Amino acid sequence: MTELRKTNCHFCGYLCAFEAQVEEGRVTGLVPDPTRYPYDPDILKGCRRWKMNLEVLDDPARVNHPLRRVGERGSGQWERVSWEEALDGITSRLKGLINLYGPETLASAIGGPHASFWPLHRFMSLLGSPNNMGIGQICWNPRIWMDMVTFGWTIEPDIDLALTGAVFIWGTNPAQSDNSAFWRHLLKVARSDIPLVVIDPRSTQAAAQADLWLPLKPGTDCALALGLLHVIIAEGLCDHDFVERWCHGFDELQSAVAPYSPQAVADICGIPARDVRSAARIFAKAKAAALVSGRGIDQTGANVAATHRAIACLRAVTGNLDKPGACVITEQSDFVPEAVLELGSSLTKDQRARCLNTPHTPLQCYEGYAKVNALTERLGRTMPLRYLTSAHPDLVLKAMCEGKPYPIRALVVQATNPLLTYADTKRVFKALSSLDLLVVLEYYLTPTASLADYVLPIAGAIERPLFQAHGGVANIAYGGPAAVEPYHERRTDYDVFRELGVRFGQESDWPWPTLKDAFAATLAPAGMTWEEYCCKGIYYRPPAFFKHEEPGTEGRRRGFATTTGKVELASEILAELGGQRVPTYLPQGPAAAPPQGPAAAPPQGPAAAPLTLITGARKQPYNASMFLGNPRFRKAYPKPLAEMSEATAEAYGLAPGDEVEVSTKNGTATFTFKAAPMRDGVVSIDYGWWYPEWKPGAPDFGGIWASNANLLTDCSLKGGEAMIGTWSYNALECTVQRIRKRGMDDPEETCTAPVQ
Ligand SMILES: Nc1nc2c(c(=O)[nH]1)N[C@H]1C(S)=C(S)[C@@H](COP(=O)(O)OP(=O)(O)OC[C@H]3O[C@@H](n4cnc5c(=O)[nH]c(N)nc54)[C@H](O)[C@@H]3O)O[C@H]1N2
Ligand SMILES: Nc1nc2c(c(=O)[nH]1)N[C@H]1C(S)=C(S)[C@@H](COP(=O)(O)OP(=O)(O)OC[C@H]3O[C@@H](n4cnc5c(=O)[nH]c(N)nc54)[C@H](O)[C@@H]3O)O[C@H]1N2
Ligand code: SF4
Ligand SMILES: [Mo]
Repeated sequence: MTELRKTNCHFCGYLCAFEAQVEEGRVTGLVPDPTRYPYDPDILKGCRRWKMNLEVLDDPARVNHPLRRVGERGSGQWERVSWEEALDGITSRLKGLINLYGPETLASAIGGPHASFWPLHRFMSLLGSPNNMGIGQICWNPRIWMDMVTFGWTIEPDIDLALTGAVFIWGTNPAQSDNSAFWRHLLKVARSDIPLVVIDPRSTQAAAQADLWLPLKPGTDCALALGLLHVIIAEGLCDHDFVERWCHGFDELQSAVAPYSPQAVADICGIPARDVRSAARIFAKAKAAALVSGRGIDQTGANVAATHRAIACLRAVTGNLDKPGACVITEQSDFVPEAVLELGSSLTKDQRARCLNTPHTPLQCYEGYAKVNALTERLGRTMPLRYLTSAHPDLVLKAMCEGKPYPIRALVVQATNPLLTYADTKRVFKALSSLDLLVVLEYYLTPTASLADYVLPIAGAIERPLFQAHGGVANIAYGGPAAVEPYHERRTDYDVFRELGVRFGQESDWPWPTLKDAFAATLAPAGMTWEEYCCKGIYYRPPAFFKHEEPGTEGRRRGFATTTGKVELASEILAELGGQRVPTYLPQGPAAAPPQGPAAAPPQGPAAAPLTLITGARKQPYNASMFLGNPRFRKAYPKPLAEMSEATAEAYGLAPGDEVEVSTKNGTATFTFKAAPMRDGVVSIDYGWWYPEWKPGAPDFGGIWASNANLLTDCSLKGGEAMIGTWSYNALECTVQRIRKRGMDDPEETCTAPVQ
């Protein structure tokens, strides 16, 4: 008999609602569920991934049983063991290491928002290790931190066709990264008379729709943001009432932006001065201006904090804060917030101080967190803890390889593939290879998993419930139930950390036997049952606007959760932590002199004029290092690409389909060249590429030494951002050399990748 059961896809952040047809515990079909959030037929129509749900559930390449290494590390020789053997084995080896070196000898590694990470963090907190390594510093954290210090909490854009008067899309490409309601909404903006401004060195799909496209030199965004402020202040376009009543440090900001005249900014960013003026006027004169930023800013090293701060100031001086049509300051969740679930409070002061970020990144550490959180709590909001205090990979890798300042001898990896996605693959490889214990929780035998001592098989979409809580900074959660029990011997990530926790004497802190029970308990304070949530697919209470004007304590208005109670154009807390009060631009990256057009002689070899490298522009249907094993996807998009403008390619003597080596001071990787509309002198390479069809273990490790963008990057603290520790995946100096001309037999698809 076939039963219909509610469930969700989770191959992207939308978590589309489905009904699974289930026969004897196996899913035989899947249909969209219009009765539940999220359901959007247009999104489903445009999605190339959703059919993967059934394929992945039963994929022969999935890891289905716990595996223990038997040969040399990375040799690809495994034995199948029971869960008991795996968990007992991990526990006893970990106990041995903790006895020798203390609990901080275990680090954890996480990746993008694929799973709930709080169970891992809870286990680590209770164990006494502060060392959670992730992608925080380069994905999201910089914006969250800078909004926190400037406004006292984070914001979400509010693009409303009736209320919004201008939209800025800055270093983000939602057409590829956000498959998406948001992109569709943006297309509506583009068709309306609302001005759309796009700031991106590549002519993305959004740029193609824009009224004004600013193809600036990578890494110069901070100067542009300061230039916009310069024009707005010089031309008297501020919202004077908001500045007067609600902003702190206007005079200091005014002095700081004085040098950034449109001409000065034009020289730094390589765009016309008149465009700087136009963009500033469009933003300031709009009845409400919305701005969305992304990776183009988040992953650009030394300037990242200053750029976000300057953007925050831009919103504030134009009064575009907590205002309909501009953006809204989000609210603390009614359900149990992430910070509480993580149990970070159980780390002692000493354990916090030993985190491998202290004292190197004064904001992104427990002390920085405590200072800023003390402010946000004044207005009843607790910041998520573990990803805002994550350890710095430069320090964690050093502790693995050199044992300094103390040895990290064990690593647990959840939902990430660091050999492809963390900076400096060679170094990550060396560090992971040197460990005494590497445990990887995975769906597949990835290159990272192939180095492990234990690979634990994890239940994925359809096999586990979902409660997506937006990083713990908003009052929204969505998802739904599992349709079936996990196939084979797979378990949820939660089960693994609970089982380990129990073995380490944490039983009383894991009162929920299953992930579903944990989610139900999380939701309870919001007054919604798990069953009700599963029927609706969502818990959501929209935040109000203009909250600072509401009555606060002692007869005053509520204001902002900062030191001064105002929006801090000059940041008291950053100054207290040794950072900049007002944003300042630090020149970075190569001089980026573009080649002089088609007539120039093709530069030869590594001595060629340097180009500016950007990495990881998102491309459908892939997601970081995932889905490369899907035959349909690989047929449509068979090779990793390096893209350049036609003029740059011509100057370098390149033709579409040629194989090129891209080199930085860190290493070399190989790509197929494709011409694309973008700024001259810039090279954009795909990231996350490996070859699941190759042997996952030694010597090729699934191809990590071939076309892996992170052979070219590094995460050293030196040269990174000073307060958070952000390193650079963009604005790197590189050279490009052809190693093979496109052959007659090379498939046509090689040079016809999907549109950007
Ligand atoms: N298909 C797909 N979707 C994804 C992902 C994926 O891997 N694949 N990953 C998910 C994740 S983890 C994230 S964090 C989001 C990221 O989502 P987005 O931030 O939208 O990422 P991208 O689409 O790469 O857009 C970043 C843009 O920044 C531009 N850029 C590069 N350097 C600079 C610079 O110096 N200045 C400016 N102004 N722009 C620059 C690039 O050309 C690119 O167009 O996407 C998510 N969605
Ligand atoms: N050069 C360069 N490097 C980058 C970026 C860039 O733009 N350029 N972007 C950075 C950004 S923003 C991000 S977020 C990271 C992304 O980095 P990662 O998150 O490491 O990338 P993914 O390839 O998505 O890896 C996810 C892995 O987890 C597994 N997985 C998926 N879901 C689950 C789950 O629920 N549980 C478990 N246990 N496993 C699961 C998948 O099989 C996959 O192998 O990459 C970063 N690295
Ligand atoms: S991958 Fe497609 S089906 Fe799955 S959640 Fe995203 S949009 Fe929906
Ligand atoms: Mo990310």
